[in-house]
Amino acid sequence: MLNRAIVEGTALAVLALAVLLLWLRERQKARPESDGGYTTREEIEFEIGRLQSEVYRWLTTTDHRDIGLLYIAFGTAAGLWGGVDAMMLRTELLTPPADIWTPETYNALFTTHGLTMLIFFVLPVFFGIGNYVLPLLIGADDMAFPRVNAVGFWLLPPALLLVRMGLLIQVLGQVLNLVLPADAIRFFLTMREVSVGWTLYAPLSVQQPNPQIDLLLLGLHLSGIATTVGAINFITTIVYERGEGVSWANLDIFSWNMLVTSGIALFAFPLLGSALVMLLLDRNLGTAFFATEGGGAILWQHLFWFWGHPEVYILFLPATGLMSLILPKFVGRKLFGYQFIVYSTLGLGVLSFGVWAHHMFTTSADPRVKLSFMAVSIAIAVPSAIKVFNWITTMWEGDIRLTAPFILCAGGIGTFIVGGVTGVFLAVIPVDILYHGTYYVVGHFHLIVVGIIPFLMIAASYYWYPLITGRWYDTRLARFQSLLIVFGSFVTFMTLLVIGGLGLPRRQAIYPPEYQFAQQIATVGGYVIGLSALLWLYNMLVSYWRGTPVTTTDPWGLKATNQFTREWQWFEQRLMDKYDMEPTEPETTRRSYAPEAEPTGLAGGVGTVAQTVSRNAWMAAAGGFVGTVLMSGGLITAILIGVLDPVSFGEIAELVGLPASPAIGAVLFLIGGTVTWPLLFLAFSDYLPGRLLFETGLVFATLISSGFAIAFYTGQSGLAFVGYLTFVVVSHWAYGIGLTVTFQYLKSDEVLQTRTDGGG
Ligand code: HEM
Ligand SMILES: [Cu+2]
Repeated sequence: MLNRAIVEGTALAVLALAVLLLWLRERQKARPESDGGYTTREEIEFEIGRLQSEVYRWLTTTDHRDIGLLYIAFGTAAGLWGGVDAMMLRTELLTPPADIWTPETYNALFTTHGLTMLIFFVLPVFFGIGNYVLPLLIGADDMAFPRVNAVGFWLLPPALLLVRMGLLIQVLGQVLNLVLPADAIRFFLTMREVSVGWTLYAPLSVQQPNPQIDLLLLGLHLSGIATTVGAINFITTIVYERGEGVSWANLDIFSWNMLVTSGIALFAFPLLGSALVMLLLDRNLGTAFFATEGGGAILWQHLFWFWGHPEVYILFLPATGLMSLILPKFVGRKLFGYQFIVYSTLGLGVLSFGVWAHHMFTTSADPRVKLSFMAVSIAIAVPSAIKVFNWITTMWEGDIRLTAPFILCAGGIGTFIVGGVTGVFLAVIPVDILYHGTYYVVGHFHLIVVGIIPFLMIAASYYWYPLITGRWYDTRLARFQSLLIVFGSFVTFMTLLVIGGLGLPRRQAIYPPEYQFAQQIATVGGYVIGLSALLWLYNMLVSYWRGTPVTTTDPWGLKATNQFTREWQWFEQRLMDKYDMEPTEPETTRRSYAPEAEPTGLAGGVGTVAQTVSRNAWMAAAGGFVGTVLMSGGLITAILIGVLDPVSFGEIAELVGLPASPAIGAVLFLIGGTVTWPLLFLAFSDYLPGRLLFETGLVFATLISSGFAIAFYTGQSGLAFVGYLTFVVVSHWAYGIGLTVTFQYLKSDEVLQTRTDGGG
């Protein structure tokens, strides 16, 4: 049995030492400095004075970019620490018995792993990214309260220390024990990392004697203050510090997400704080909030999850914001459905407070109450799905550039779909009762917390690397690393879904031998993730010294697709001021969308859409009519030769509640053909593949023909079925041709106009 504290302490020390050595070595043999100058050997020589001033600068800085980097560095370090926990968890699970670490150690590992990752990794990194780029994105000079910003950050290191002091004190105790008698250092020997689970459920968390629990509660409380302070700063900055020309309607999507995230934090964290204080009082001063005579253990669960579920969205929304920001840059298209993404984000922010009891389906709460939580939990899938559809539509017909950020975005969409859909199942009470305590849950949420969150953090680190350092990262290594982490995540967490589906309970160091093979697959996948994290770290550090310097003001070629956003404009300005660089101009610029399709205000979009619709309505009707007439030719032939049954028109009429007469059905069909489909086509034609209206029409017709084929199917089989399908598709093509050729004719000059000019 290995000694966990020493192993983990050593692993961390080796990691830190490796980073330090790498940094020093690369610094020694540095080529040009990242700002273009050269470091001479004299300058590199150890200079105590310079070191002092550097330390002083980083400790006292209030600049949003510096603080952003501090947050990112802190969050990354915490993430690596939590990652070491994860690797140790997976190592234990290589074998069925608890023979590598003790079960007690295993319990401590999943507790500290969860807490460190959720509280000290994700949020700080996102606050860091927010600090660095958000003011640039909205054209602000700095955050609204720069000094509060610094305070917010500096509360975090002591908070992390308090939460994870158990390990450090234990290591220290074991070292001291070599020279001192155990009696003299009892304190050091009684402290242990907390092992009650990251949800700190009462009564265990009240009754466990380990004094480290009290320190942990204080640390969490401190981190809550830090988060609240940061959230207030983000909200104030976004509301009051927006630059000229940045309105709510054209606020970038990442800032929207940070705004909503901060709003959630503002309501959620104070509640966590109160609950933590109550737990501290119960533990130390004999109050009875969570004792059976008092509120009971269920009270803790209510309070905890009222924070805990919104926290999930605090973690996840910034990642979706980054996705919506970064993805379009690598597919050369503007984000599809900006407004819907904003609304879905706001919707998630509100709904996230109404679902907490879905974590409590296996408790004794009233089933009718649980039912309402089930309904809201399922409903929350809708805004999430809207985001996914919008991302996919954004990629549609894009000019995809297979860079590392794109691979991570695409991979993130994939893991999010699986993670999200498995979550919908968990929202259903009977399913949750089956899967609640199993690896299914672990698989589900890791597909999100590992899938989309770190993926997008890494994507952001690559995307903004040139902006932050003035250099390029190693793009080949980055592509390899991205593929590796996507692959590792799928292998690990899909396996967990499967073994959870088979019923293996989670949070157990010991498991039945028949699961060993699957557990080993998951562990190897976990190691692959760990390896790719190290490759990422290496790339980030080494490229700072050795990466190719950026020689253009538009490193990603964003101008060519009209996506040269504010932070890059700032970057361009800086290069021009500093090095007299000329702004890079693209050879060609991709045409952008018709400006009228873009929102003009938070609610104004509806008006614009109505305007567009009415302007296009007559054209749609004409095109639809021509198309429907052409189509009817095909359908009538199909009826005459007996492969399409006219009765099926009657069923359509029945479907909308009218008598089942084929004639009524045919009229409905005509209305649909002349009104509904042409309007839909107009609305979506920009997003359908094919550059010409004509091709687009064929694609559209083919898509809707599948719906028709299902709706009008009357049991044909064999040759009749083939004939049925052929006629359906061919008559839809006739429809598509009629529709689009008419459009082409009616707006031949208008088309050119709206499609070539157009806003940014
Ligand atoms: C390298 C990637 C990771 C691996 C291999 C990993 C592995 C694990 C394992 C084996 C468990 C214990 C499950 C059990 O005992 O049933 C666990 C739990 C957990 N993980 Fe991870 N994890 C990883 C990354 C993350 C990240 C990035 C987060 C959060 C942002 C996270 C959050 C959690 C949470 C909240 C728990 C639940 C702890 C509990 O059961 O009390 N993990 N993870
Ligand atoms: Cu939840």
